[in-house]
Amino acid sequence: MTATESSSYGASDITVLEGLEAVRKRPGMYIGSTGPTGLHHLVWEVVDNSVDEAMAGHCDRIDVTLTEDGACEVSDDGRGIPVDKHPKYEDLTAAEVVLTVLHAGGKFGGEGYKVSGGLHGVGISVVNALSSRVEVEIDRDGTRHAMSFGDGGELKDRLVATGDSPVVDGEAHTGTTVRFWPDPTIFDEVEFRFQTLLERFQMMAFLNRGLEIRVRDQRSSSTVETEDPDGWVSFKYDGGIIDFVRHVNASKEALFGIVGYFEGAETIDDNAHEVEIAFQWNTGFNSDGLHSFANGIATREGGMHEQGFRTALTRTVNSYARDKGILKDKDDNLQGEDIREGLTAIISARIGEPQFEGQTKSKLGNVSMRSLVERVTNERLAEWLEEHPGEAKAMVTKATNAARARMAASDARKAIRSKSLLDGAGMPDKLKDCSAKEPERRELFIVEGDSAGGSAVRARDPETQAILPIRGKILNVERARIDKMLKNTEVQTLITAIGAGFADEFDIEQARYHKVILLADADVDGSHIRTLLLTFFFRQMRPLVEAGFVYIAQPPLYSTKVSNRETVYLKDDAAKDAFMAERPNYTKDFQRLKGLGEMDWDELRDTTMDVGSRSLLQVSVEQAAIADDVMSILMGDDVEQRKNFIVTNAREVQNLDF
Ligand code: 0RA
Repeated sequence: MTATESSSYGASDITVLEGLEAVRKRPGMYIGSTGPTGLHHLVWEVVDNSVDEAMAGHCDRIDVTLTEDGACEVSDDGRGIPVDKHPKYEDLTAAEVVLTVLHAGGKFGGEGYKVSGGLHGVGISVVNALSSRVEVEIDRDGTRHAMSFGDGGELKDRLVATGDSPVVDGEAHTGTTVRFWPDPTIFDEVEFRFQTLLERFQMMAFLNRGLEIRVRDQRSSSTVETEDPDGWVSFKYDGGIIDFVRHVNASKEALFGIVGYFEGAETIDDNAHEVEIAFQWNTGFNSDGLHSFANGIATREGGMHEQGFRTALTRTVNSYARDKGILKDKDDNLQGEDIREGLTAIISARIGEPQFEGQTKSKLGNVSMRSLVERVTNERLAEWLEEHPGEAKAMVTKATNAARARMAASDARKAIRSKSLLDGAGMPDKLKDCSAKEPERRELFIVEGDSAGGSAVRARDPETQAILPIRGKILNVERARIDKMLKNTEVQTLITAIGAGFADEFDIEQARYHKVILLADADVDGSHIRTLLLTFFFRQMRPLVEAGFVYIAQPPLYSTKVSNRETVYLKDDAAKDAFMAERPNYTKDFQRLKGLGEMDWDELRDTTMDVGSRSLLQVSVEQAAIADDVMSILMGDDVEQRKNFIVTNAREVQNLDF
C-alpha cells in the first residue's frame, strides 16, 4: 500500500500552493483567456493527458461526460497516475504532485512520453488551480484510490485507498478519472458547449487511429439525440487520417476510390519526429484542402511540415509527369496550386519538442520537420504514383487542366484590364451610366432582360441611377472554372461596370457604385438569376457584399386605385391584409402587378426605383453564402441533401425567394 493518509504539509507544499496561486492570478498566461476558449482549454488539457497515455500504447478508450451538476468528467483506461511517494516532494504521492505542481505531468519517474499532445502541455495542475472542486479516482495495482481538491487546488482529501479496483475481463481495471468544476469566479461563464467537444474529439479520434473517444451530455439543457441508451456519442477510426480524408471528401466527388497514405519517422538530435500523410483528389476546384496538424493540434498557419509536403508534392508530380511524357520538353512545369486543385490531404506530424510560432501559435517552426516530410514525400509519393498508374494519370490530367485554366484566366484578366484602360471610359455599350461622380450617390440596377432594361432606362433618375440589362441565365459561376466564367460576356460587362476587379484583386475602393441593385421578376427564372448573381458576388466580389452594397429590389405584388389620383402599392399578401384590416368597407379592386417587362415605365419608377417609395432588401454575407450553397446543392444530384438544406434554411430561403 503506497498511498499516504498523513495530512501534515511539508516545506515543499508551500511552493506548490504558490505555483497554483500564480495560475489563478494570471489565468490567461496558462490557458489563453477566461472566456469560452479558455474554459474549454481545461477539458483539452485533461483529455490530452489521457491521449498521451493512449499514444504510449496503454489506453484505448477515453470517456468524457458533462455532468448534471456542471462538472466535466474525463475517464480513461490507461495505467493510472502513479500513486507511490514522489521522490522529490517527499510528503506527497506522485498523483498529488501531478495535480498540484505546474508542469509535473508525465515528465517524471522515468522516461515520460516521447511525444506529448497539447499546445501548452501545462498539466492538470492548471485545471486544478482554476477549478472550485476536483475529484480524482485512480485504479492501479488492484486498488482504487481517491483524492479531492477545492478552492483552486487546495488538497481537501489526500489520496487514500478506497477499496479494490473493479475486475474487468478477469483483470484488475486500471485507469484515471478526473472530474472538475471550473471556478465561476475565474471564468466569464462555466457552461461547456457540447458541440465544441464533439468537433474536437472527432478530430482527435481521426488523429489517433483506433482510439475510442466517447462523449455525453447529462445536463438538463442537453438536446443531444443518440441511439445509445447511455447517451454516448462515440468516435473511433481504425483508418485514422485515411478515414479523415474520406470524411472531408464525403460531400464531394472523389477523383478515384482509394485514399493514398504513407508515413515516416526519424530521431534527430534525440528529438523524435514522426509524420503521417493521407490524400485523395476530388473533382472540385478548391486548392485549400490541405490540413496539417502537429502533436494533435491543428496548425492553421501551416509551418515546416506543410512546407516540406508542398515542395515535395510539386517536385514529385512534375517529375512523374515528365517521366511519363504527359509533360513535354517544351511545356512549363505544373505549379503547386495546379497540383493542389481538388486535393484533400491530412498531414499529421508528431515531434518531441515542438516549436509553435505565428500570430496564433499555430505554425510549426521545427526546420528539422521540413526535411523529414520533404524526404519522405519525395520517396513515398513517387512509389505511390508508380504503384497506382490509373489514379496518377487522373490526377496529373486534372493538374494539367488546372494549369491551362490558370493561364487562360491570366490572359482574360489582362484583356479585361487593357479594355478598361483603352476604350475611352472603357464602359460597355449596354451600360446606361449615371452622371453623378461620387460612388456613394451612384446606384447600379442590374435588370433581367432587354425590355425591362428599356423601361428601367426611362424610369430612372439619370443623375444617380445606372442601368445594366443582362440577358437570360448567366453562367453558373460556382461550378464553372474561372476562365470559362471570364469568357462569359455578361460577366465581363458586370466586372467592367462595377470597375473594381474581381476575386483576390477586387478592390472595394474602386467600386463605381455603392448600391448594386438586383432587379428581376418574382418568378422562377427571376429567382434563378438572382441566385446566380448572388453566388457571383459571394465568390468574386465578397467585399461588396460585406460592405452592404448589394441589394435586391422588391417590386410590390398588388396595386389598388384608392382614388383617381392616388394608387396604393402593396408589397405582398400580408401588406394587402393589413390594408384591408384598416378599411373594412373598401370595395375597390386589387391588381396583381405584372412582371417587370410588362410594367409601364412610370409604374416601374413609382413601385421599384423611386427612392421615396421603393423597397430594397440589403443582402447579408450569410444570405449570399446561402445562395452559393443553394446553387451548388441544387446543381448537385443528392436529393436528400437538397431536402435537408431547404428545411434547415427555410427562413433565409424564403426571404430571398429562391
Ligand atoms: C505520470 C506518469 C505516468 C502516467 C501518468 C502520469 C498519467 C497521467 C494521466 C492523466 C490522466 N490520465 C493519466 N494517465 C496516466 C506513467 C505511469 C507508469 O509509468 O506506470
